[in-house]
Amino acid sequence: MPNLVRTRATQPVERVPNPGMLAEVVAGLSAPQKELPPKYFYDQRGSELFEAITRLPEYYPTRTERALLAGWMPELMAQLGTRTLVELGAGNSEKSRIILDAMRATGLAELYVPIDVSATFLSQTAVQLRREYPGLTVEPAVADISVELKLPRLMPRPALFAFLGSTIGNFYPPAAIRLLARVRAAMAPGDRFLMGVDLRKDIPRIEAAYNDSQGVTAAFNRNMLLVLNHELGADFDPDAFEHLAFYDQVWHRIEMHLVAKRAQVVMIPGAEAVTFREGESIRTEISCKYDRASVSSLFAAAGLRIEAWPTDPTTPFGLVVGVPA
Ligand code: AVJ
Repeated sequence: MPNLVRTRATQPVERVPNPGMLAEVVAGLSAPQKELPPKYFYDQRGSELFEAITRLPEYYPTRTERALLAGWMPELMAQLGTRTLVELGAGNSEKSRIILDAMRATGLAELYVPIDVSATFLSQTAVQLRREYPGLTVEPAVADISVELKLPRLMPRPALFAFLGSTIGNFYPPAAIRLLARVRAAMAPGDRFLMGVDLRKDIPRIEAAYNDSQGVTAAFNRNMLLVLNHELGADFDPDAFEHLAFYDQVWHRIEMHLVAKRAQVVMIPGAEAVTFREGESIRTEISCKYDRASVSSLFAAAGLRIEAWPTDPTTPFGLVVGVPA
């Protein structure tokens, strides 16, 4: 009896080739300061770890932003008459619901366009939201917002473009400006841009948010190496790297690194061996912190201006409303 079935079942699972990721990773690990893009944190486990981070006592941004949205959205949506919500990097449908509820209260919630890199995540959210908001059209777009937005051709206006969670902080200023300019280009008269930004404040408080006592952030940081092992067949030993997060006072940003505990060599199929000296690090994330002046200059470079800053500057987190300049 030929055992075709058994033969097939015991063959190794073929990895989906990801040439774009390999090229990006090789380029990052070849730089004098090794660097990997933070978007590679978020596989299933990474997304779960981030969720856990948002619930940590030290991690103030998520709960502060949620409270600010709950306080401001009803009034803002009533003022703007928003009919379409476009959400960039729709990682947290809980916050989307606060905005959608405020839109529904005005009787105008017509279209929701969540944009995310994860197609599975998006279709799950879409099914749930269609059930919860009858009458709302949910049209998810699978896109890497650092490259493109992929918006539907027709959207009821006015639209609100929301970019929450201080995700903008992950981008170096030139890339942040390109991203904001892309949003600006998609805006029609009457549209608004709503952005959540983490604010500059006392450094120990910021540093504590990225060095939690339970080590969740450290696990989240190391998870990126597991993503590389899984996606690219690399052989990183996550235990051979230490979590490091510190505030850079010149650039006003948290930097997260993975520091090699000893000299080592890592193999990635299709690439040259990657060598580490003891103490050498990979920068895995920057998280920029802002004030009104720094947001204003990012906006200006992207053709936007601050229309309103509806939050008290003494809160640790800010919401800003932008319009075309
Ligand atoms: C999702 C980019 C807003 O920078 O605070 C949390 C990610 N990294 N803890 C942030 C993160 C470590 C987070 N953002």
